Amino acid sequence: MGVLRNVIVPAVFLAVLSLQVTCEPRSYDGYKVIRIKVNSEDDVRFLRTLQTSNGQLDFWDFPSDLMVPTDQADTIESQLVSQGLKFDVWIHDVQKLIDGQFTKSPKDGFNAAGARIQSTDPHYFDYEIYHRWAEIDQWVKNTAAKYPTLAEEFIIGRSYEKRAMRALKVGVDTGNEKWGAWYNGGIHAREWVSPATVMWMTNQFLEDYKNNVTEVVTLLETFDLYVLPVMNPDGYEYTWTDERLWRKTRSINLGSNCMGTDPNRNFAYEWGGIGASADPCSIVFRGPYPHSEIEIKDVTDFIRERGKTQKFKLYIDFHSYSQLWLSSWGYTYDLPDDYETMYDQMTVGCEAIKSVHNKTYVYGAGSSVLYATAGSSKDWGYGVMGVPYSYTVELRDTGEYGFVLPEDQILPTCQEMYAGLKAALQFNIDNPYP
Ligand code: 0X9
Ligand code: ZN
Repeated sequence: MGVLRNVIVPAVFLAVLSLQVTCEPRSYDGYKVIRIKVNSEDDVRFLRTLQTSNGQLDFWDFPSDLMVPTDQADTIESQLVSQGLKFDVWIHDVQKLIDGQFTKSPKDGFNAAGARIQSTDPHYFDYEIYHRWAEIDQWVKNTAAKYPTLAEEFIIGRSYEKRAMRALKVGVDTGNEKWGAWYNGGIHAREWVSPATVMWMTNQFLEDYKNNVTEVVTLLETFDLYVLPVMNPDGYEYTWTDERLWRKTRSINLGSNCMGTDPNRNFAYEWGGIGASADPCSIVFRGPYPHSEIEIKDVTDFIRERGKTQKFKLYIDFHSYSQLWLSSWGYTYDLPDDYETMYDQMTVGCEAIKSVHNKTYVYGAGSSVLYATAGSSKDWGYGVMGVPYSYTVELRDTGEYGFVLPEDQILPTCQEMYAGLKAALQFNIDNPYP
């Protein structure tokens, strides 16, 4: 028996281990996204309660777009009907969308387990496809190496799972004092078009400068751009390996089986208020305390430190989806003191976006245009750092594909947003106050 146990136990152990290693990503087979017609404050309150009572409920866009798991469809839909809420099925099968997202990736770009094959050529980067975190990290290094006089790489810190938070400083050394502008992508893991857009735009600034595009020469002589493509690297990588629709960080929550914090509820400005949850299982979990997430702590420490010697004029946190350009406040329905100027800048930005592919981006204060969110990045930027123009931008689309935007929409998304970003920076030059 002893001999047998010596054989069986390791064999079982190895079998379990190999099961874990070859584990398939979560399937969203038959999952729907429904669009709810919300008519009153009462409806919103009802949906908020529904969300709080079922921590796992995944509102892709609160309160209208809700992902409904196959086995919960009957329960959820009857709850909505009993409140008198009407809804349409917007996406019929989320898994089908996921299977169809790689419209531009080479067909042979995946190994037998379905994982992406890493590109090994340091000089080549395909901006029109989605990339694994390691490829993006390599892109930061390669870009700094390719433009040594314009771009510098640096590490802001390490994520919870110890991935490097590698960023770029892009600008021309004029010998004069320069303004700072920060933009990042990928704070929410599943919003893949956001890191893609951040990389494309940054490369375009560098190329346009090299080609002497006057507008960009002025911008890079006035601003130092600080660029972090993926603010939540652990979550981002997890969306490739395990759950395509993961949103939060990957930190362990003491006393709970649910992992992760919503990094965009974890900032230390009005932390924990409206639109944030105290339930670790919720997708909008605020975290155990402000800046509990190492990624948020390190980035805010960096900006605060750099802000002592350089005035930051612009801060943009790129998300998807909904095509929105949102200013503070998020935590209250009151408008900030600088709202009029912010509004003018958002107008200029959204007009520039529209001029490229005729896409409409709606703009205004986050709490009224979208929903209230306490502890979000832009409120920290404006409220704590005093960056006069601090925004959340939600990239494409308006819900047809939602977070699972096909690769053939990466390029147009980047092109229009680049026009918007340049216009916003130029606005700062034209309106130096505050
Ligand atoms: O909820 C968020 O953090 C952002 N939306 S997302 O779908 N990308 O998760 C929006 C934050 C915008 N701010 C306000 N609504 N105030
Ligand atoms: Zn987001």
